[in-house]
Amino acid sequence: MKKFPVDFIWGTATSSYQIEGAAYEGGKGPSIWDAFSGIPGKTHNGETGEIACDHYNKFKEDIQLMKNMGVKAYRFSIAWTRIMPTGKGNINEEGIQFYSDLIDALLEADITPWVTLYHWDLPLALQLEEDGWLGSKIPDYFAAYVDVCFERFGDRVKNWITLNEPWVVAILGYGQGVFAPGRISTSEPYEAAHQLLLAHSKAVHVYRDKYAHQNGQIGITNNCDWREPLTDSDLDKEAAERALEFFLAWFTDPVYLGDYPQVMKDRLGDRLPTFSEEEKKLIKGTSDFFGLNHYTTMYAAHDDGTEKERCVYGNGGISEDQDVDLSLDPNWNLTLMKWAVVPWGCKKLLEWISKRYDSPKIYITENGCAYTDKLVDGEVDDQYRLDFYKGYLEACNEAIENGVNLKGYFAWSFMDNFEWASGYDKRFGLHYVDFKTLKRIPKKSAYWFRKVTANNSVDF
Ligand code: PNW
Repeated sequence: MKKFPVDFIWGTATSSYQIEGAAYEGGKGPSIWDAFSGIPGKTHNGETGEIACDHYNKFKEDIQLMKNMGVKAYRFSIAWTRIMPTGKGNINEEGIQFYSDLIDALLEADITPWVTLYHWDLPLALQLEEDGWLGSKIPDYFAAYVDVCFERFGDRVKNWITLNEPWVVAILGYGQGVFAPGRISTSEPYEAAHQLLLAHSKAVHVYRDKYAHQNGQIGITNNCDWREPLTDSDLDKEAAERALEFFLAWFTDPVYLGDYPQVMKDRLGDRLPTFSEEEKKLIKGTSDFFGLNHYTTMYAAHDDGTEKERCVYGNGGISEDQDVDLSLDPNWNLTLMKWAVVPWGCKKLLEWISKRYDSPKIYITENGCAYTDKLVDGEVDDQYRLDFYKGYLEACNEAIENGVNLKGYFAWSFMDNFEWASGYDKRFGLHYVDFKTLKRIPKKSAYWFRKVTANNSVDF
């Protein structure tokens, strides 16, 4: 029997801009995603999160659906622009009230809130006035914003995540320009990442210095794919290791070990900002748990420099800096995002993290898959998603048996939502959303998930 530990946390996840809608209501200020998605050509069919799932008005119904699914925890994010419409200064009490009501309703339903403080929807004012994450004052503004969140919600919220996937912000937002704020550069990603790390560490220190009495835990969530060496050669093994360090250790080495990986320093030279000794001390140890979002796997080989087409989206960084050639096994099944379904990659990644960072407590804060789900006779038969979850959860279970300290798992996502630049046809949800009527329908995978949480096992 593949049983999970008794205290294992089963949850589901979402983010503010992807589900809330009410983008211009409740005193909310505009974010960079409101602006970016409003520019023709930036998102699939010009879609935006203006209405999204209208969770802002339907949150009580959504909590009932979560309860039906038996989840113990719900990870959502707070929109900075609902708390502070211009990112600094004035507090919007209507925004505070919305999250306060949401938190109360979750607790009432016996669901533990896990709150992400930043899931990419930076206040537009901070982009315009401070140059977004390139601005040197942003970490302080972030610290002031999270202080308000701890003060107002910390009596009830005990699990905090500072940033969601700084890699995506840096690489897709400042490198490839496919996400807000849409910048294209080979140096800005490293600068933005540096500011993100400083913001994270300041936020954690605010929590530890001022709110220790709230007795909560705080950490950061990073995303990483697995990189499997294409061959047994030393060069390919080194390439796979290098790819993982440029993807994940870029953010997690400073937090766990106090500085960037040596291979990044060697290869990037002046383009990699440096931490002062004081900053290194400030950053080291700023995560009570290791938050991991994991979706897929690719093969990595040493790039010998011959001209070839480079894989761009999801390549793990700026490939010229890494000399890593990525590829897929033609036998792997692909999801609608063209991400390969490779459960053993998840297990290997968990073991890699455990080894490098001395067995930290890990939570998978996102894992899931997108398909073109169809509603037939009022039902969604997403057996492919059920198979995906079963495979990845079996891999998690094996990792735990091998000593990985995995404490919880959040399925991405609770319901279909605005999948950023890909818009609404990439459906990641356990619940189907009809974006015309905004009706929610549990998919087959949601009913299956209910059995998983009830039995603490995936053996069916
Ligand atoms: C994550 N990549 O995004 C986000 O946290 C979610 O908001 C999002 O809906 C989900 O995964 C599915 O995409 C990612 O290119 C976006 O490697 C891109 C990548 C990884 C994660």
